[in-house]
Amino acid sequence: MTISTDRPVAVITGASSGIGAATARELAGRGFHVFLGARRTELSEKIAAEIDGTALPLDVTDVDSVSAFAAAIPTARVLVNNAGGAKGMASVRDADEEHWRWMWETNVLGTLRVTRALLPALLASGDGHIITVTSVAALETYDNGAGYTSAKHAQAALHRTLRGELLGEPIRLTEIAPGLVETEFSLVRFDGDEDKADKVYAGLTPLTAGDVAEVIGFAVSRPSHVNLDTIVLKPRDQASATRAFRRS
Ligand code: 8X3
Repeated sequence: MTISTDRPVAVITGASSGIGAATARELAGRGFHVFLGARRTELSEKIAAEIDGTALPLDVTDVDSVSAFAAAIPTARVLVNNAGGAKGMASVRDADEEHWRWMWETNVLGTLRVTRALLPALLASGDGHIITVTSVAALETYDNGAGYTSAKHAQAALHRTLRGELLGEPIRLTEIAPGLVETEFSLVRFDGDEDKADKVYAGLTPLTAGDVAEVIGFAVSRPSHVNLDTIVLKPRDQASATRAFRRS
């Protein structure tokens, strides 16, 4: 079953919380019919009801789930590849292969699957836009973070390669690379350990999901000939992935 709409369509993965949910609200406010893809549909359905959008089940690690998701979307002008995340922090010497597999499946192969599935619809719109939310971890490496930084580097390489491969097609590509954003990110990374997660943002004012969503809204709303290639955003007190000023 496909759902028809008069509004331009934006598709967001990982839309049940954090940057994905905030971007859903932002783009709905800019006149889009938003399709929210997420595993936790009990959360995405609430957001969809608020913004007159559509929540669909999506597990980006599952080929059949991605196919069913794409088949339900009639047309697409914007795709926001937001699903992904980190699991664990360990040295390469002590790497947990299951954690690595999860990070590569969600961030890298998830982005590949969803982008390929929606590319025909984005091209057919005559004015497509692919936004990929990477991270400062796509630009830098840091100790005990190789599982995540390698996945984010690979996701970014995929996205940047498409910028060349689609040259001449009616499609823009924007990479959004945030630093410290307070979402469920660290809670997931540290398997629900709130103390560890809170410490990541302690002593400074982190970005909010809304801060990132506003920037995505800005990129999407430029005229069609303007391609914002890469946008790196960090809190004022963060200079790099490993260097932040914290007040006690
Ligand atoms: C999250 C930012 O610095 O924790 O994507 O890798 S960082």
